[in-house]
Amino acid sequence: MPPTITAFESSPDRGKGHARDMRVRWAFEEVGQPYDVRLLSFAAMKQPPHLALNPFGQIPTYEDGDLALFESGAIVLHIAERHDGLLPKDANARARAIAWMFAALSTVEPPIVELAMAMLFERDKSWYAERLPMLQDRVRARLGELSRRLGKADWLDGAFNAGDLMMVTVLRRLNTSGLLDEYPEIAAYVVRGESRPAFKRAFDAQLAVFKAASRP
Ligand SMILES: N[C@@H](CCC(=O)N[C@@H](CS)C(=O)NCC(=O)O)C(=O)O
Repeated sequence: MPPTITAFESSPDRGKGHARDMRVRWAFEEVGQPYDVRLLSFAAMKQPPHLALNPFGQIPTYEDGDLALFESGAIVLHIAERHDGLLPKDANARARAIAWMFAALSTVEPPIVELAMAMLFERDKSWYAERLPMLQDRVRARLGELSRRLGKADWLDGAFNAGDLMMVTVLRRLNTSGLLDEYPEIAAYVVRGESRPAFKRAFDAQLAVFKAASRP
């Protein structure tokens, strides 16, 4: 039996691939591991069977035999550790790749999610116009730092690895914000990630779920 992950039955991003099952799907595709997906409604995500897998009632989760995991970072790391292709063999390079995964999730993703949430849910607030530039500047600060480190390189540290996979999925949320245009190296980095055949297979799989859910 292949591992099973959970994903939205109908993703609020309308198939843009910003939901966090996308990074897990991409990791599976990079290493060539088939997987099953169990689709969940928002209501089902908050019910006891799913809460037993993820106490926060979120997707994605991962089940394989008697192992159940939540947190997309932990799931991608687990996949990367058990298959060739996403982590370097050299111990130090491997540790650095994992550090980039953490950087994506704990240093770069928070201001991006904060901005996305404000744009989605706070537009009608009196303080929105004042808060928006501050949130954008926090994202710009990270993009500037990342851009300086990436320079002209294709990937963050040597060959493509799980650190890049995670970073690209985090940065993609900015695709329609206009902010990536200010950092051409980062914009090209994201496109490079999105151009990988494994990314495309993962993207198409999650888009097919959204299209099926939207059919009358
Ligand atoms: N830190 C968690 C975040 C998971 C998360 O925020 N999942 C979103 C979808 S991308 C979700 O389930 N949202 C619905 C909710 O929180 O009710 C991870 O990386 O897995």
